[in-house]
Amino acid sequence: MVSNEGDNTVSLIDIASGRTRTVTVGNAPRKVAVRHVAATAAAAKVSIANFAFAPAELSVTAGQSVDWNNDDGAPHGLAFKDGATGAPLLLPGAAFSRRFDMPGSFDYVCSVHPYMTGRVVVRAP
Ligand SMILES: [Cu+2]
Repeated sequence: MVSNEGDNTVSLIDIASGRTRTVTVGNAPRKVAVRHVAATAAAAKVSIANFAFAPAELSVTAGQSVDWNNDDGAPHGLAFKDGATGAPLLLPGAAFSRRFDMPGSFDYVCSVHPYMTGRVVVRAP
């Protein structure tokens, strides 16, 4: 990126493609600040239905959230084996969200029906 003080523009250069683009800015630009904005992936979804988690195993990228929705007619819950706060009781229609910042494998069960098991595998970004 180059600031062009004389004509009040900034030139953006994409080194990979060699393309440039010039953008008009305020008077006499001398400094350019660049901020990296991480792409935020949409939350992954797990449906709780028919006394099971669907999908039972889910792969996400670190920093991504997972939303669990109780789409069943019965109450369920979420208890994480790593001790993170879950949801002791998710009534039908209720939802719970957890953001996973660290890579690893995170097992959980339904706190109401411990035979219902699930896993979130978190990859490094
Ligand atoms: Cu359950």
